[in-house]
Amino acid sequence: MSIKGFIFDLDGVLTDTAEYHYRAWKRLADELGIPFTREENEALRGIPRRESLLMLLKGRILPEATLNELMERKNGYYLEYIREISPRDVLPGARELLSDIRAAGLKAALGSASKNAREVIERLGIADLFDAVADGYSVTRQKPAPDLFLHAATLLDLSPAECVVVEDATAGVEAALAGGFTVVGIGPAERVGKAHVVLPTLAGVRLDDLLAQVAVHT
Ligand code: B16
Ligand code: MG
Repeated sequence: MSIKGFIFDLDGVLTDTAEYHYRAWKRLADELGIPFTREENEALRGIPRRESLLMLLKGRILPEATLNELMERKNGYYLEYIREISPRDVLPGARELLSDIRAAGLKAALGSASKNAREVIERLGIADLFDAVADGYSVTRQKPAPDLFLHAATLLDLSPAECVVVEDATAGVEAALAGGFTVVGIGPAERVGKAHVVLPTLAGVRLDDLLAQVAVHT
């Protein structure tokens, strides 16, 4: 079956919001007197807000209302930091690939666990290059469950076999494989080695080359 669409993860694929998430979680952790390092933040890639908080709390049990307050506080810090995001923050190669997809008449969707995904793509100036957005509000079961990508494919009116998912997180690659998608992993093999095609970044990646590489697996 031929490829008719692409589904892109956001953080780590199209831009690097990990630094802003880190600063926001770090500020919260400092206020709570909990140690939190950049290395620990790496483990939160692609992980939804609530699970991220539970990981940061390292087994501390808190009432539900407090958990909600802490998530809101962290998100407030995050929203403050992402005001800095501009079109300069699109990762190398991403805008070109999205433009190639549009020019070729293929479809593109966003498949991000973030509830702030729409705001981020607006600030990056790439929102117009997407036909659909699946984000942190779209489904209940998060990655590594395939639900978010399946939802994105439905929005594009395509089957998983017709879509390529581009992901940088282990949980995201697993989610896409579970959904029956062809998967392009961005980053080191230790993290995304299970993907059909593994690339260090999207820099210099053109649509024709990418389609030729994924064709071997479809
Ligand atoms: P929010 P992605 C993920 O985005 C981030 O990688 C992860 O660190 C974050 O906790 C999650 O979104 C939820 O984000 O707090 O903004 O709803 O990689 O799926 O694009
Ligand atoms: Mg990601």
